[in-house]
Amino acid sequence: MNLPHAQKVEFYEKGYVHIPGAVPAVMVDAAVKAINHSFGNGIDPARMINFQARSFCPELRQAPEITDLYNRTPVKALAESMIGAGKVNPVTAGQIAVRFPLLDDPPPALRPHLDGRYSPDNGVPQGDLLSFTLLVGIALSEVTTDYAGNLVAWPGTHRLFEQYFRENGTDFMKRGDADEMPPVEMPQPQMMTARPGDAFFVHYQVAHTAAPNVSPHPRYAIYFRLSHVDHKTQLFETLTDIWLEWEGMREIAAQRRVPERAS
Ligand SMILES: O=C(O)CCC(=O)C(=O)O
Repeated sequence: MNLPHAQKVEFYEKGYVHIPGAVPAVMVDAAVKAINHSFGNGIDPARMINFQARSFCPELRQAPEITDLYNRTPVKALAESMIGAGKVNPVTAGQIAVRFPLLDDPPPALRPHLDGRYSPDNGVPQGDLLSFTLLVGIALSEVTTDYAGNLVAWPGTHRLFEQYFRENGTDFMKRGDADEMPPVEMPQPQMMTARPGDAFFVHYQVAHTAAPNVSPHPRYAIYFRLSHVDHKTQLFETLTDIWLEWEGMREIAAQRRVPERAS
């Protein structure tokens, strides 16, 4: 199963794409039930910051109710149609990303980040870069309004940052804090709405975040971080050549880069 050409073009331009209805409702329900059962056993308040930065319900991260959302749905084939068949490391765990309602009014500002960079609570050692190729999100909740825990992305930042790293080197990614962005003029962020079972593909190098949730309901989603089989040996090359690990995107990238060079 291939991601349609038009959606690949959108992914090239914006760095992310929304794929409605990628996961059957019965599988969404099984994941939500497992998470709610876990919450029923209690959530340690002392570990909330850690759960928010890494994953809630750590005991479920490798459970079939979670990993099947990728491994046993069309999402896997769609991702491989972009990165290449057999070119994605096995997906063995997901992040259980729950955004609980905040009482803040107005909601706090959006703070973009790139994954895999040091922050005090995310477990990434200072000076390391734990990057990957593709962030896959699976919505488990309805998100119909802004500031409801939406996935938020800054369109085109994968290409803006690629240009920045080509001109300035990639050391930026090993220092500083995950919330500090390369110094480029940032576009307007886009807050995405979602229905349970929708998938989102986000290029690793797109600035993104979860919108603060001031809706009445917790927002449930699962994130998978996919790595190309050669990723460990080309961590820094991928920052300056953002389609290096994307066999199924290279033709589109080549076609669309020509007019950019000519102009
Ligand atoms: O919870 C979300 O929707 C966003 C999560 C996020 O920013 C991330 O996993 O890097």
